Amino acid sequence: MSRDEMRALQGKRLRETVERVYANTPFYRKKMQEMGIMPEDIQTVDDIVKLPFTVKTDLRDQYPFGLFASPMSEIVRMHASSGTTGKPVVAGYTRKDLGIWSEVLARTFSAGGCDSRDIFHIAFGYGLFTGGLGAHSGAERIGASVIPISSGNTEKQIQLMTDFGSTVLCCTPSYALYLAESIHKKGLQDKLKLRVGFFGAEPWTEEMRHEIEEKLRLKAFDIYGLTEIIGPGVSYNCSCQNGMHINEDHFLPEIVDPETLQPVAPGQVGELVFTTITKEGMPLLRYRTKDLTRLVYEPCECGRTNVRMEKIMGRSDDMLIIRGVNVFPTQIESVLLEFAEAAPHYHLYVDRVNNTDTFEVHVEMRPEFFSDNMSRMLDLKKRISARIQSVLGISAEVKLVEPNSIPRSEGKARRVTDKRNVYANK
Ligand code: DLL
Repeated sequence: MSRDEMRALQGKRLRETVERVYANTPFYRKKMQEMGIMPEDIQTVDDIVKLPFTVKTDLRDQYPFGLFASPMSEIVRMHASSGTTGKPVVAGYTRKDLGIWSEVLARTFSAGGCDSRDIFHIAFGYGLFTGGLGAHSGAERIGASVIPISSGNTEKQIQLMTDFGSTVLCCTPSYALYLAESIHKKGLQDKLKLRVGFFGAEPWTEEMRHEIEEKLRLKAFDIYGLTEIIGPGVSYNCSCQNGMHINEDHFLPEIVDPETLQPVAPGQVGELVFTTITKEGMPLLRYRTKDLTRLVYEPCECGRTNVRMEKIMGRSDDMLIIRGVNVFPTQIESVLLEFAEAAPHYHLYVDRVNNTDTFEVHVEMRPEFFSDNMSRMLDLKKRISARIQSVLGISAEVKLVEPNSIPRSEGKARRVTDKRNVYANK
């Protein structure tokens, strides 16, 4: 589809969505009335800037069903994401929405070269989290054989993966690493038939991708999404693994400056915002994801014409400001994985002592490099600190910790402890 055809389709679907929420969602009708906007003011994609933004607290304030645009009799599924504080964010799906969801995931899996001959091992959590059931529906849609194992019980995961000959693994990148490590400990690498992995639900770096690809001997694809918009399947890597194609016939992206909320210049990094343009159950206008990335409109070598988003740098929520410097955990991850001695397991500790921020980076050592040779360890610490200083412009206290000492994750990894928040909340 050409860009003009896509824009025309998006414009039509945007108009339908605005009419739908104006008629069915009192929250949006009120917001639009306050702004003096009527549905007929929205004619083309460019008119999107006239519409109100939606933020997570709107969903919490409207808890549980205030943003639904379909009667409950038409809602066939609900999911929720808990977040760390407050009420969960709830999403409702009609039958048509579930069809769209499985379709966008079918595209995702086909783009990764999968089809009905594949055996999908789905180790995303099943339940209110969208990862498990979402991936499940896409895998069934392409006719693959699905193992709905969910997350946890790593021993059993490995047993089934080897016994059933799974060819595709779906889970968080941090769990993929944990699985890889356990497989290597058991010496079962040669028993695996995995060839492809779809990983997402948390930020991860290219360096982490290489690590996972090498350890699990598969091609690793990034998949992105969020409960509020649909779940996984909002965007996906193609075989070029260079940015994620957005399913923009369903989810209309914008990038805005998180401070001014104005669109950024083309190609600039900012906050990703989505408007759902085909959803019935819970359509959202200009939802601020808090995820930071940029959009790439240049054609992709794969031939797909839909816009790409770059790997997520991090969430604006997760950005640490340490001694005035902005730090994303993914930047530290990139630096650490440059060192052959460092395992891809780390934890960041931030605190405040005598009014100065302290920043400790705990890096787990790979077993083959861990030693009691103090001078060698000291030298490594120095090299890592110097690299952090030169890449991020901030000094960090690096601590090398023993192999296997940093807790592993079966879902989304928690890699930061910021004790300053404790004082701030008091
Ligand atoms: O994590 C949906 C999902 C499931 C996506 C499985 C991919 C695979 P939530 O729990 O609502 O939904 O969390 C959404 O997770 O706003 C991002 O901050 C982060 N996230 C999701 N995918 C990626 C990714 C699911 N590929 C939030 N890279 C989003 C970086 C991601 N961050």
